[in-house]
Amino acid sequence: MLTVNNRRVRVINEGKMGSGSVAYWMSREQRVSDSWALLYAIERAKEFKRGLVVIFTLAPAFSDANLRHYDFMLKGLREVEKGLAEKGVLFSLLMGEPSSTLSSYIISNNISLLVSDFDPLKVKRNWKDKLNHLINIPHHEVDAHNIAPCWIASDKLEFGAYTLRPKIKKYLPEFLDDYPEISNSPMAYQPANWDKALSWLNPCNLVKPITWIKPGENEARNVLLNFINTGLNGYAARRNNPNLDGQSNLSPYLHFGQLSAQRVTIEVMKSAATEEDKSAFLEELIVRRELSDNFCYYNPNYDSLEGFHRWAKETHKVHRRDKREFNYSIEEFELGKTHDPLWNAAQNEMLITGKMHGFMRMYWAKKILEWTSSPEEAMRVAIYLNDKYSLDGRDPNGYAGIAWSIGGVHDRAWGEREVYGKIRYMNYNGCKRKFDVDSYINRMKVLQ
Ligand code: FAD
Ligand code: FO1
Repeated sequence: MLTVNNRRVRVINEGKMGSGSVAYWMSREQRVSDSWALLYAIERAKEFKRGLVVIFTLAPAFSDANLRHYDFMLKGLREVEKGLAEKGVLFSLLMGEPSSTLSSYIISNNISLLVSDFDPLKVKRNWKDKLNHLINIPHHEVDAHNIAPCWIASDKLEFGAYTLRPKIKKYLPEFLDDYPEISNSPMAYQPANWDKALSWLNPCNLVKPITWIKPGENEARNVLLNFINTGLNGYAARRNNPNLDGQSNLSPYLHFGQLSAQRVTIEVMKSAATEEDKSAFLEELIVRRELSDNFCYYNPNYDSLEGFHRWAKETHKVHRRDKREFNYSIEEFELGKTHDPLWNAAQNEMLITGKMHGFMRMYWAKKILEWTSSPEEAMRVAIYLNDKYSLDGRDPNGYAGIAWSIGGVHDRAWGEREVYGKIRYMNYNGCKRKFDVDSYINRMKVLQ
C-alpha cells in the first residue's frame, strides 16, 4: 500500500528500468527514520521485487566545507549505515565527483531505478543535471525536506512569509501525515572505511569540530524531546534574546537531514506547550524554512545581488558611493577585530561554537553591509564566514537569511538612510533596548 504521497515525487529522468536493484541516492536527508525518500525507494523495490541499496556520494571539497562539518556529517552517516543494516538495507559510500562516480556505479550494478532527495541548491541541481545526461534509467526525485513539497506549495518566487504561509497552510492536511515504521530485518554488514574517507577528503582542520552538540539521528531525537519538554514553553518570548538559551538548537540536525522537520512538527503539535509558543515555533520551522527553499529554488541568484528585488538593487545603486564610516577586510571580520564589541562577540560565538544566535545573525550580517566597500563585498564576506564557521551553513536558510539582511529579500523597504538605502537598519542601541548587550559580550569573551 502506497504510504508516500506521490505528489511529493517527480520524474526528473525518463528511461528504461534496469534489471538490478533500486538505488536511493541519499544526500540532503541523512537519516533512516522519517524519510519519505527512503520510504519511496523501499516501496519501489517491493513493487518491482528488486533489491535496494542506499548510496551516499562524498564529493571532494563540498563548497569549502571543513573538518567541523565533515566530523558532524560523517559521524551521522556511520549511524545511518548501522541503522540501515538493522532494517536489512545495504549502504554504499562512494567517493568522487558525484555525477561520474554515481553513473559508473549505476551502470556497473545495473541499477534499475534511481531515487534522490530534493535540494534547491545549485550545486545539487548541477550534479543531477550532469548525472541525468550519463544514465538512461528512470530517476525520481522526492521532496523529503519540506512538509508541503516545494514545487506544490508554490509555482513561483514568493514575496515573503505572508504570501507563502496561506499556501503551505492549505496543503498541511494533505501532507502532514505521520511516517510508517520500517520493519526490522537485521543483516550483517561490512562498515565503510570512514577513516579513509576523512583522510581522502583531507578537510581544512583549522576550524575545529564542535563538541557541545553531538551528531546523529538518535541524538537529534534527544535534543528534540528535550527542547519540547523544557524549551518550547516560553519560546515566543525567549527566542530573540541571545542571553537566553531560547532556541531549539535543531538547525545542524535539520541541515544535515539527521532530523525531519515533519517529525519535529508532529511532536510539537502533540506537546502540551501553549498555542502561542507552538505557533511561534512552527512559523519559523515551517513557514520561514520552507520560504528559504522557495527562494533558492525559484531564484538561481540566491547568493548574489542579482537575486535582490528591483527596489533593493535600485537603492544599493543610489547609495553605492555613500561614505563608509568603517571598511573592514574579511580577515578583520573573521577575527572579530571591528570597533564594535557586540559584533565581535557574535562573530566569536559562531567561530567558536559553530552556531550564532538567530537574533545576532541579523545584526551581524547588516553590519557587514555597513562596514564593507560595496553590497557585493558584503554578500561575499557574509556567505564566506557563515558557510565556513556555521555548522548549519551551506543551507538555503543561510542564503535567504543573508539576502534578507543585506538585500531586503522577504522584507519591505524602510526609511532611507546612508549606505543601507531602504534596507531595514539595525543598530547597537536597538539591541541594547532588546537585551543586556554587556552580558552577551562578556559571555562570549569567556568562550575565547
Ligand atoms: P530555532 O529558533 O529553534 O528555529 C527552529 C528551526 O526553524 C531552525 O532550525 C530553522 O530550520 C527554522 N528557522 C528559524 N529561524 C529561521 C529563519 N529566520 N529562516 C529560516 N528558517 C528558520 N539558518 C540555517 O539553518 N542555516 C544558516 O546558515 C543560517 N544562516 C542565517 C544567516 C542570517 C544572516 C540570518 C538572519 C539567519 C540565518 N539562518 C540560518 C536562519 C536562523 O537564524 C537559523 O535557522 C536559526 O537561528 C537556527 O537555530 P535554531 O535551530 O536553534 O533555531
Ligand atoms: N551532500 C552530499 O551529497 N555529498 C557531500 O559530500 C556533502 C558534503 C557536505 C558538506 C558540508 C555540508 O554542510 C553539506 C554537505 N552535503 C553533502 C550536503 C548536505 O547534505 C545538504 O544536503 C545541503 O547542504 C543542504 O541543502
